[in-house]
Amino acid sequence: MAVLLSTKAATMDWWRRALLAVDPGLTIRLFPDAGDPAEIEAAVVWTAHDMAELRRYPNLKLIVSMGAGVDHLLRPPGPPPGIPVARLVDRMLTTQMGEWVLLNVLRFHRQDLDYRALQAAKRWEELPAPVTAETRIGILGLGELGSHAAGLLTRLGFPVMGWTRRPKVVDGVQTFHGADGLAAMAAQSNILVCLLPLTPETRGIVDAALLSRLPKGAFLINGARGGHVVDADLLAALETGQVAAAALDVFQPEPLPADHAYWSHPKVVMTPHAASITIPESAAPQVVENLRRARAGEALMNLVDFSAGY
Ligand code: OXD
Repeated sequence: MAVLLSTKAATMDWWRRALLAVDPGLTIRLFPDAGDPAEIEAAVVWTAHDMAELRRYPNLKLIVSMGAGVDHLLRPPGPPPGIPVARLVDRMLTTQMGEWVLLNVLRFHRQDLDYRALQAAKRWEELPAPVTAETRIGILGLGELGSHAAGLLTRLGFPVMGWTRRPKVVDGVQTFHGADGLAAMAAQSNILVCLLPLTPETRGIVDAALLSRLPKGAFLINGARGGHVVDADLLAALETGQVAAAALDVFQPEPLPADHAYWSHPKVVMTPHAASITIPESAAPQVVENLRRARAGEALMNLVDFSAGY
């Protein structure tokens, strides 16, 4: 039996080596060279893989996302019916995202864009000192990534709030839920951070209505999915100064077309979906363990809840 890997060619080989380091007995196939479809028992895939293609494998027992997000697996036609889907819950992914959020919170809090502009103009000018305890951070999503980022920020002394669909308690974080909670948190968020899973409920959540609730001159940080943000609404809010600046790692579509306004926008800081990159050596043990469990008919780790969409 074999494991099918599907992502960019260079990364596939990296994954192959990492999985074999954990279990040298595995047979690995690199898409599109799947070999005999009847031999594929697990598919470890990233965003470009077509879910309809996975219906070709009659003995498939497990689908694994190569990242924390699974929206690419759930979009129509979705995974083959009855096949469990697992996502990665990986310390290195969580750490990297925490660092990226911290980088951008501090960039905005410490007026870095303004200081860069002053440097470019050769102007020696001191801006008013920012007050950490008065810079309120609202995090959309308090899963693995959101809770970790919240912990880092509270340790730095920022007042941190978090919003989730259902009520949730997180130490040191003022939590909100539901539509009213979203509006209430936004109204107090000097920096809004999006770390939500992308589901039909959260698509377009960062729209003109939400942005207009932020205090004037707030900042937006999106490390989740491009589909969370309505780009035209964000560009309009940047234009009026309602949003002072945005840090974006994710876009719709990706790669972002060269003529998109974000590329050269003075108030947009971009990274190419690189905030948190899966390191196969770190992720491989959980994939191999899940495959063992699937073969043994045991409960799987990090299973996707299809009804919740993540
Ligand atoms: C992920 C990602 O989902 O990198 O892990 O976007």
